[in-house]
Amino acid sequence: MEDDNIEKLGEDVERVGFGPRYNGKNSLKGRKIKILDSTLREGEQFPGCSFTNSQRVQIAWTLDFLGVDAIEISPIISRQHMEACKKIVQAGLNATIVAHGRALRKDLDQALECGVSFAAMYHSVSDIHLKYKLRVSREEALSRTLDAVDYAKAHGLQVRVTLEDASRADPQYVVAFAKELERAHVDRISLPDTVGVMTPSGMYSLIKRVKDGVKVPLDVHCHNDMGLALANSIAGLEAGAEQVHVTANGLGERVGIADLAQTSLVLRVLYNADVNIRFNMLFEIARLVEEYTSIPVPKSAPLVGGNAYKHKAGTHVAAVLRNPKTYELVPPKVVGNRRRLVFGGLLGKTGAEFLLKMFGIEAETETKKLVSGLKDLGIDLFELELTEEMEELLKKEQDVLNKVG
Ligand code: HCA
Ligand code: CU
Repeated sequence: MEDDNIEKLGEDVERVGFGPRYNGKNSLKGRKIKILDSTLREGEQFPGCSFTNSQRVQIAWTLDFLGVDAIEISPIISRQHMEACKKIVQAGLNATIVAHGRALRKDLDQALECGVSFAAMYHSVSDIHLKYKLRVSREEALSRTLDAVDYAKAHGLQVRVTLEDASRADPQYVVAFAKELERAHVDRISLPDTVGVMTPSGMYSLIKRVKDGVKVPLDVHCHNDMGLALANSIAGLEAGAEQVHVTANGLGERVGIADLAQTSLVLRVLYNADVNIRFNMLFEIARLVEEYTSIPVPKSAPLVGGNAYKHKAGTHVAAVLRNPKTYELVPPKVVGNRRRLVFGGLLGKTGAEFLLKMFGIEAETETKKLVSGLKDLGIDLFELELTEEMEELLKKEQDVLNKVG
């Protein structure tokens, strides 16, 4: 398999072992899943995150090139946001630009001013939000939202309605609300787990219940308060939602929502779903957003983190030198990341041999000395990032190592 051939990756995963047989059949295989990126809206709600307008436009361009289906931005936040939204609309991107705001005529006026064709409006539906956040009744919540929908529709907008805090709302009310929205010709309904209270099977049931009640396409939007955002999002998609909300580096209110890189790769590689993403740009976009926000991508971040392809224990390094698939599912090149090896106290003979060979030293005694020297030192002395040239070198080395057995 070519290292960066994503099309073959699903098959390759199946060839390498039995994991996929345990995972079994899934309803996402071959299904087109739309990705809505909300880095510019939900992402900006991450404490400490803000963008300049040129950064916003740059991010939108990059996301569009990456292939996301929709880009969400909130023009109502400030004059600056309004300007950014206008500029992004004028950029003529392929992605649908979604203007996010409250279910209020004045917010929709701002969406219209930006020239978007798609507006998303949110209104809480859980009793706790209705009582303490908005101080309105369930009936009032519905009539306000329907009024805003009518207004948006009368102005030619396509409309998404978000039932905020849907996961904590009375299911009967949620379904009845969704049916009213369908009658009002709403184009999409978003069902968020606003506070991250769901388990995957819970999220499945919520989406399924609404899906059984209406034909309107559904979005799933899951917060990561308990670390289940990705699992819950996937469960929502399995239940029939057709668009998932993500942000670069999982940014968002509090601890954020599902991460763009993880979600798109999990869908493509583990579920064989049809997602339209240039995966090899994922590393780059994670760094771009890291640079603009000064919010570091944790080393432990899957796929795009600094440690995602870093091998340390002697047995691991030795195995990876022989065949990287021993400890890697998705090759680093697929996501634009690089493989790294740690040379330190845990290094074994094979790793030491590889290192010395690069200096032209091939002697058993030197190898032993290096291993015991590093062990005595007991620290991670340095990391080697495997560049393209070094990967080539490694391939040759693999042939030799694998022959020796
Ligand atoms: C918010 C709430 C929201 C909306 C999600 C959506 C949530 O911060 O305004 O519009 O799909 O999590 O409920 O982000
Ligand atoms: Cu949210």
